[in-house]
Amino acid sequence: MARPKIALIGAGQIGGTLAHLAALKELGDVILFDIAEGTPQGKALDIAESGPVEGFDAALKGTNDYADIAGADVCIVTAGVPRKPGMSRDDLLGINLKVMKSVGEGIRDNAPDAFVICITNPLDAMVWALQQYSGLPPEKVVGMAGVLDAGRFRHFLSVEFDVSMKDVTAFVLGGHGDTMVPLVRYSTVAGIPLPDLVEMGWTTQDKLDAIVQRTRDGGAEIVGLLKTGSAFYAPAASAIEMAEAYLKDQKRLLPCAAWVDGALGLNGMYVGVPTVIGAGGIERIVDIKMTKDEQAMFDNSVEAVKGLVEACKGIDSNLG
Ligand code: A3D
Repeated sequence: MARPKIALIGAGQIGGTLAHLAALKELGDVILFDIAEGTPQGKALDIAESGPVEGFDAALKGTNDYADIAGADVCIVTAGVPRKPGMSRDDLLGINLKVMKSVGEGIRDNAPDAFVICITNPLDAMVWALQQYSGLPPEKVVGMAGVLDAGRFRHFLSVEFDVSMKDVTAFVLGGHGDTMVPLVRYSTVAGIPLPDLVEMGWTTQDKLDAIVQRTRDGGAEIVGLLKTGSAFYAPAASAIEMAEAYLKDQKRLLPCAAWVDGALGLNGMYVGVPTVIGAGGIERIVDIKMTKDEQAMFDNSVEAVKGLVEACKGIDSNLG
């Protein structure tokens, strides 16, 4: 059987890291696409030359031609611009919406059967626009944010508790922005919910609240340190986890920006929710119960996402 084909649309910081991880994990052959001439070709060749040292079997090719993504099984989209210090994700909307149009059409014309993972910000609005422009089925177009946000939460919690990150699970809902909802009640250390750990004296409510806020600000913290762009190692690792779940039909329960129509009281929109990813793409939206306070935070986040989608429609009247 031929190896799966993984097309990476955008060969910048995240795109290059995605290519490296996909090759190291032997998920398939990699096509790196970018409008910048030389960048995808150079990165593909550089990573391919690490193959004999690392011992992986994967072919890598850089390109500026959408025809090369033909028949891709997975497309991961990072094309666009990242934020700089002082910018919010939402400041990127106008420029990245135009990029989603060309990328969506490129995928529609060349890789209509792919599972598409969007990373470009502002995430929830861009994945919606990408689905609209590509016309692919909504269950095959998804945004990466929840795995990253939950990863940040898990990292901070494991440091606070001094336990392995492997034993920390976390749940983050809502839009990928300041209104995201880290759900403390559903986050655990080996099954013990965080509120119980506060009662057991493992941490204090104040410390837990600070960790929740640091998670919400996790992207800005990295932007502030890097100064020239945004996070790329953890975002790439998170999207690769989603791609692997699809390619290997793992049925992983992962938080993603998915199309929700009916569950969680929502009628047709993209927002961060718990999903099951397998060979069918998004195979299930997990319709969890929320307390009144959690629901209020989620509703607030949903409204923020709706505002961004309206802003997209204001820019391109063909959308929606
Ligand atoms: P960067 O290193 O600038 O790479 C972006 C690449 O896109 C560049 O190589 C550009 O040449 C290329 N590009 C621009 N326009 C087009 C186009 N029309 N077609 C194809 N390629 C194009 O950015 P990055 O890799 O650091 O970040 C990429 C995106 O991911 C940004 O929008 C970030 O804001 C976003 N991001 C999202 C998360 C989430 O958790 C959702 C996290 C981190 C970054």
